[in-house]
Amino acid sequence: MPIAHAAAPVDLEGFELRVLHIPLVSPFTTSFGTETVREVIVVRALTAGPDGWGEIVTQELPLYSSEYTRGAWDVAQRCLIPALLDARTVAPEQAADLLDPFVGHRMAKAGLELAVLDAALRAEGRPLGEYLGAVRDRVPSGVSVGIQRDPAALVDAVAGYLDAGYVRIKIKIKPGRDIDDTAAVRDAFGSIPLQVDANSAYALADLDTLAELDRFDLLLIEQPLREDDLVDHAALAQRLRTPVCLDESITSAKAASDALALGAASVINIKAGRVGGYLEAVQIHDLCRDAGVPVWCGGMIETGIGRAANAALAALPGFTLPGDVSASDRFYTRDIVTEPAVMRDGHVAVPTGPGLGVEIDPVALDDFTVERVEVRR
Ligand code: OSB
Ligand code: MG
Repeated sequence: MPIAHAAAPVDLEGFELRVLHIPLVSPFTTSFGTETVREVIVVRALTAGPDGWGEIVTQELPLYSSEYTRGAWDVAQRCLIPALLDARTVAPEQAADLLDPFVGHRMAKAGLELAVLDAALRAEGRPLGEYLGAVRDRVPSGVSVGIQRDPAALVDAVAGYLDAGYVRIKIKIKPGRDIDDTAAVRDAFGSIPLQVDANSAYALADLDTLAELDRFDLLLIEQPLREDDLVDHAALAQRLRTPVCLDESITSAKAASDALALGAASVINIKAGRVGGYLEAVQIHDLCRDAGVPVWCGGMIETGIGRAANAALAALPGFTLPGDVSASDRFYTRDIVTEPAVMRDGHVAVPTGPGLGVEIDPVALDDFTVERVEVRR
């Protein structure tokens, strides 16, 4: 269902942007690289009423997508924020249209839209989950496990997450670190809910390797081929028993419906940042639900801001698979919100307070800030 009750517009006075560097509890390795510090942009919408908070989930370098921190930092100040400030009074549902003339930069747009949305909902005392259409008060918590030194180290890492209570394991794979890693986890833990994420590291020519994964009864394989390879994904999906799930390729609701029409995916990972915002994410949820296609909520190593919003999104009825909605302590020893997301009985709670339902810890925010700018009307 589209948003049932629109939010009242907010009177925008300006935006504050900060680049944060937050250390990770352990290095996170994917097919595209290793991160030890999360570089992220935090957005604060300054309004006549309560401030609103958002997060731009770009990474330091354009390795996962074409977006990256310095690009988002520039386009937000040069194009996106001025477009919102020119409109002055902006309802969250209008933000995407105001930003639409600028091509791409969906993560930057999503972070700004979230800040406007949070401000609007705080002003009304309305929780984000309720606004988006959440039907649950907690969501099952899956974990994304990076590539480790060797399969034995991977088994150790997975054991820790299973002991902690995570209900679904996703392991990152890349060429040369796929079959043996997956086999080691299956051998060690039997029939746990398990899936793999290739982050675009393969080509259709790797069909034989990818087909070998069929014997592990995986929930799905996430983004085996490149972002633009929808036709190749459709060809691959025909040859695999493992369901193909798309992440990087799904940049909008249109991309999602095209992928489904082509048979390029039978499952979709929804990330609000990648698709330009939580409202576009709800549209993808709705179209997948109408098509009977399961979706799950992906993650971008969010701070407590994005983590709260993701829990709200993942509580919509079509999110029938556990998402990468993990506890804050899976990535951080210290978060920038006063009540970081925790996992209990394999679930993360959907915040119930107004807006995001989390409060910023101003000291932590300042401690992690490496650059700050304000753009005023
Ligand atoms: O592909 O899902 C991905 C993190 C950064 C960039 C891309 C991805 C990921 C993850 C981590 O897998 C998800 C999380 O935040 O838990
Ligand atoms: Mg992914």
